[in-house]
Amino acid sequence: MQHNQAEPYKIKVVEPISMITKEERIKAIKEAGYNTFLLKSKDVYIDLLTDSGTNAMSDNQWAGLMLGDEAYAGSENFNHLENAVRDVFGFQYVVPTHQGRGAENLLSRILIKKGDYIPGNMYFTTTRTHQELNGGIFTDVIVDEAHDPRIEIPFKGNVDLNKFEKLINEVGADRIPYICVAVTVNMAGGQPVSMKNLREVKALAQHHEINVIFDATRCVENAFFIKEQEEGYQNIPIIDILREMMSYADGCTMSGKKDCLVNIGGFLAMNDKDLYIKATQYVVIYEGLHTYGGLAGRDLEAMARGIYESINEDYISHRISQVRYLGQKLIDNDIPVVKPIGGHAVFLDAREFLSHLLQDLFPAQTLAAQLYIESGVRSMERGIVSAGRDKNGSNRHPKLELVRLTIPRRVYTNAHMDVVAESCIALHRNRKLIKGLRFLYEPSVLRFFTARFEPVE
Ligand code: PM9
Repeated sequence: MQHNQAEPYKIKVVEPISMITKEERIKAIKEAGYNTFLLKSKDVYIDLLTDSGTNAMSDNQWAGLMLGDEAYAGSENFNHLENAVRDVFGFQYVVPTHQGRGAENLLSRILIKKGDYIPGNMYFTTTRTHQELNGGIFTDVIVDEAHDPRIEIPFKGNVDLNKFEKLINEVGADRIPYICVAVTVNMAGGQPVSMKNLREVKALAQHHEINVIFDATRCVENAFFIKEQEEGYQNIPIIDILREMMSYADGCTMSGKKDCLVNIGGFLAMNDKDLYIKATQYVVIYEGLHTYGGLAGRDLEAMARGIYESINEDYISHRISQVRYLGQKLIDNDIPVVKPIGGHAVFLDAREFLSHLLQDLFPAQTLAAQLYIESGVRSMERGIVSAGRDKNGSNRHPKLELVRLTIPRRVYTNAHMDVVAESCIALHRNRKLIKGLRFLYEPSVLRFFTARFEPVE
């Protein structure tokens, strides 16, 4: 695999960025309660908070915005989106939503009854929250290896079929409305799921009449890994890999803000007509009419076009190569990262990086704040803060305590990646001087977004 590929595009519009001084950054992060979500974007130099909605759209997508049909009902752009989803993903019915969690809300409300179990290949923050708000109990059925950042195996996002079957035997299939399979697995480090595993999950679920729902948010990145690493797929076009992947699901939720290459949007897609009819009833309560789902016609158009751009072989190959470029630089300099490098981000192993800090001192939150102070690079905590509290009110202690350096699509060059790598290396040299944090304010739901902290002396 070639690591340093040139961008398969030319840059037509630029957005200037600049770095404020270290003193200003110390002040800014203090004012943000040591939470990178609360920083002002103008105070950030290189923004690796998330790959969500931070994509650079193409000239073709911007042109599509001008063709927005802003009718309340029956917009032409909805037809374009519906056709794109049918063509590329193979699902018959599509309900647009304002973003991924809108689709998760609809799905959870329709399918989950109080006391139901929802197996999944590792939790995702918004996904689990919607499941729990509807009385569901999330159960992790990912392979054990996914919880260890050092184990380097392909398809580390796979579902452990024994764990899935054990849950079915324990609680009964009638209490499992669906299994949620994320392709790729964000919280595990952007790790993919193999086609073989998807096929086997489908067979087991079908046998017990359990629905399979994909979290398709980064499904094109997953398809790339299958093409590269799974026997028999090297000469298959990405679009066909994607279609085969989706053939093992009954439906999917999608945050279009990632792989669909837009700044806002999402959808719920499925093949079952009854599920679709129910979704059209809920969507008008929570999002908007079933043909716009909280989006403008122009947003629907941009997403329809983005779906086709995302399956371009040069695009997706360069995308993954850029993430690997950063990852390899860090590995070469002995910076602890999750291995193998995943699809959308490089994850620093904060537990190892700040091995002198207990998990209750929030090593990943601390490291993200310190990286910002060091270099103006914004990253995101993915550890104990993101994991939240269990139903008894105790902090969950996830094995993975990570800082995510998330690469927006088509936004930065490898020169930016060099700066990020150098910043991490410099911080690592002085890691022993770094102290932890404690909560000043802790919200009750999805606390990582708005929590505030102060340094522990
Ligand atoms: N992911 C991310 O930065 C943005 C919000 S959480 C910090 O990774 C998956 C796998 C996601 C995801 C969002 C959503 C929700 C669902 N599944 O943000 O509502 O990574 O569009 O999607 C974020 P929306």
